[in-house]
Amino acid sequence: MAMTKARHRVYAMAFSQMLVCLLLLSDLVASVSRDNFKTCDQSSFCKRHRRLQPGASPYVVLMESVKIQSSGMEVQILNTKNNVRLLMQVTAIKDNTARLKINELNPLRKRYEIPVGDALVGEPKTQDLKVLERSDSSISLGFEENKILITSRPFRVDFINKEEPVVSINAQGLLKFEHFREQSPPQNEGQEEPQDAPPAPAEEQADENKVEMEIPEDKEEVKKEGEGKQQEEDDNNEPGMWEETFKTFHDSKPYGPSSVGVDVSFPGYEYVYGIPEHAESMALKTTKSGDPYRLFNLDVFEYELYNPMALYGSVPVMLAHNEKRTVGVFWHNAAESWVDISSNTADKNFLSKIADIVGGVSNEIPQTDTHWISESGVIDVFIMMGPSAYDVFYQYAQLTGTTNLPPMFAVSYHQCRWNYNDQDDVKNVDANFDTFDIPYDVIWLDIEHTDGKRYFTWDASKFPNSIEMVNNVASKGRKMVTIVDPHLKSDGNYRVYQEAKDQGLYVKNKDGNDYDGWCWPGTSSWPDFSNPEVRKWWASKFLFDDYKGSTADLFTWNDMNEPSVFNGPEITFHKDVKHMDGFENRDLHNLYGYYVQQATAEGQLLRSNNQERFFVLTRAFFAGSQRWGAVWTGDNMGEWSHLKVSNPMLLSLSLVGITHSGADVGGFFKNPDTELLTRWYQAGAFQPFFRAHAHLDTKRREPYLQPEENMQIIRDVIRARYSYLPLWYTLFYEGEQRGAPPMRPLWVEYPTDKDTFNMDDEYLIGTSLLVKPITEPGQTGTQVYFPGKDQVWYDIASYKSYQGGQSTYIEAPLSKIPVFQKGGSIVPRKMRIRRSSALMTHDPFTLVVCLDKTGSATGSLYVDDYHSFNYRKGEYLLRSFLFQHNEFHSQSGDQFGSFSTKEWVEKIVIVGLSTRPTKATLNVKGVESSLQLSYSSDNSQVIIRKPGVNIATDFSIRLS
Ligand code: NBV
Repeated sequence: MAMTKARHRVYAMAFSQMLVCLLLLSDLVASVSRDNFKTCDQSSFCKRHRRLQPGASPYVVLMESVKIQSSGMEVQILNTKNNVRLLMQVTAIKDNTARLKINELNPLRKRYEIPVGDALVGEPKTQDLKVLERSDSSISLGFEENKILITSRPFRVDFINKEEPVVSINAQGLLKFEHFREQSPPQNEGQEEPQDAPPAPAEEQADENKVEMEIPEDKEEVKKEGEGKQQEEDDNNEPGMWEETFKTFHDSKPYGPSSVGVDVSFPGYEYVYGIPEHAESMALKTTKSGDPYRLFNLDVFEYELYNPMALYGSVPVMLAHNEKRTVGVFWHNAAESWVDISSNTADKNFLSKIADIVGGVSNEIPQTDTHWISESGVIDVFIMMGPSAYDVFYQYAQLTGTTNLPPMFAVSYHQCRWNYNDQDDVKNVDANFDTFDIPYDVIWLDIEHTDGKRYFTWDASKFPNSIEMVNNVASKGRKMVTIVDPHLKSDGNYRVYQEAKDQGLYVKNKDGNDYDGWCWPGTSSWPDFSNPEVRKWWASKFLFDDYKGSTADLFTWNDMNEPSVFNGPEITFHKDVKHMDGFENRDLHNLYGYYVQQATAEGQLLRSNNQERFFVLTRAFFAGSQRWGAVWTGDNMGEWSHLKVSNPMLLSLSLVGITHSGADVGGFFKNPDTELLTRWYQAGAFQPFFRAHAHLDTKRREPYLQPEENMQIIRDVIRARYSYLPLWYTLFYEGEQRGAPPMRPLWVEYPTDKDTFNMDDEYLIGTSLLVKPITEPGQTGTQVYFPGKDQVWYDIASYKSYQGGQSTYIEAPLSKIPVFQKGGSIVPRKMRIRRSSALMTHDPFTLVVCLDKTGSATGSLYVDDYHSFNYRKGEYLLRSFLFQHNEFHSQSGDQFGSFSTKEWVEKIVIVGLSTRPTKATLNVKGVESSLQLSYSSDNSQVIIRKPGVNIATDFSIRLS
């Protein structure tokens, strides 16, 4: 209810909007409840699929129709209950990935498929698929070390890697593919003809759809099953198939039912992860006693924790992991989807027939069964066969791309609030950070900075000279961000709105008129971002001539892009809203936010002529959104439970490619007490995207406003973030290359350690830092699990060492977040902390070498100009560090890059040496010199001061 008050206050600000606001408020008062969002039972397609029971599938493969082509295999599948034929394509994708696609053979109208280049970065590169064996009842295909076994009756597909079945599709027989159809006469009676129903199909086409099969004589049994027309008639008459009502909202469903669903089983796997966004643990739970996990981008107000309800974004990717391997599945479908999960045991009889079954025959084999259901589109599943988690990250990156290397400021600390009120406010906040010696890189402006929520404009009384304001911030190397939401105020005097109207760029309602709904500015319309031409237009709005008052130091935040429509069903678009080419929002809902962020990023590229890296934060997202910027977890609360859930939520995002992600530090709603705020800063400083944000109605809580003790602690941890920027930046670079997330669950790095499979309250940054944030009130210590039996871990504050393979109680008074560096790693840091990351550009590095039990360590460092795309032309350095046999080496880790920089090596800290050295000899190209060496008995650190070598130079240091 606090929220309602807050909104009230916002509205009170603009008298002219009063009426709209009152209406809105009455809507919003109702919107805090769960009842505003559908359960599976209230979603007719979900219900239809969910009531299917495992058993023999009515679908059979028509083996006579197999076609092998260089790009893969094609075969028809028959639904023996209604005679409708489907077409299945199986392809082998480069790098241990398979693709299985099922569409109608002859659909009445084209079914929606996500355009290549959108979620998928391009057409996946296929490779040869060989026929290994073929009979009347099955066909097996091979590529790399994989076998794909397609069984005809009942239809199922098994994916086998090195003789081990890893994924099975339709093993439970839950395939259900609702073909487009004519509405049957009884249903028509008394019902109005939908105004925009598709043209009646040609007679032949309809016939062809339910084709009389040419089945050879000996397949008579199949033919009989194929006569089961009755089932289809029953299906046609189900309520919710041709129209559906939720609360007061009517969905006209002009094309009738079109959902698809199938089961995906993971034999041998107990743990599955991914399918964000849910406020949920990292290891997904079985959904037997509740709803399936829902994937439908929604603005869920004051979201609840630990439940499967949909949130702002959707990535239909699931990873399964056991001690032997990791596999992944990508369900390439942008419609509303639901995923059921259940834990079972595998069917050993079947598995032993097709391969060497997992775990030996005597034991039960665990199996996770999942059931994927989407409202429309096609079945298009990628199976990423691993075998390691890193392989799956790479395989998925080949499909949907990686997080673009963010500019350094984006990885630094961001200061946001709804709202910084005016230019003076911005100036004061900026100055206070300096006064209190707290670094920050970006200050953000929320919706109140605009002229009446007209994006791309400024409230002239509060921001009369935005350029001067941005320049002032930029003079310290800092940046600004303004919010740009996708709803455009219906106002003929608002140029952006009118342009889009004149050019016909808005999404249309079912009757073909510009869709309008309520959002912050009152009545608004939404550009159809699924249309590349619309994205082009939107991108042009970021040109400096167009977006008056903007500069190259101003970046963007896309909010409300699920999209959020205050008076829409479930606070979003009506499903029958029309996008380009006559497709409905039903088909591509989960992609809308993706496209908004893409168009915005393209705008920033356009204004810099593709020279500068973009930065866009989005709330709604889909698979592939990582290519367009960062994501945050929306409107969390200033409560301990929300701090705690931020870790699993960010881990889940990280596992499925959304690697530059964060949660509002401090919590968006409510006023966190100082302890919570302090702990939240500590956690945020070690999460990938680090931004403090707060609701309009909350008390000011900038770090410098905190009581002295808390302020000091917060300052220290923000400064710690800046000291580790070289590590984060290197990880983001590596992530861009191969897809691995900077924030990683422990099991990714310790795949055979079962104790870690469920662990989501601690995690790794890269491979070298272990983080266990404190997320409970009043805690002054915590059990930390140190992974790796032969591993040793060093506390980053004291360098005290801890043995791996066990849990140890670690003191964690308010001033401390438990963070440990792995023995065997070399971490690059910068210890001269300045006001912003840009002011640290030329500063020297400190290399922290923590030795493993053999006295060795390795590490790397990536360096470039930290802001432009010149690195893609080879202007970068990748340094590789090694400590072994008492010698430290810095070498080029990549012969292609070259970059000249002033950055140099100031200090090398070595922890864990067994004997105390007395001499350090530097060797640069054969020229030797002695270096200053000091020793601290405090956990035996050796400090080599001022090697003074430029970071681009190869050198070594011998200790003796
Ligand atoms: O633009 C206002 C807020 C924003 O501060 C927040 O971060 C978004 O998640 N926005 C939502 C709209 C209003 C939320 C109550």
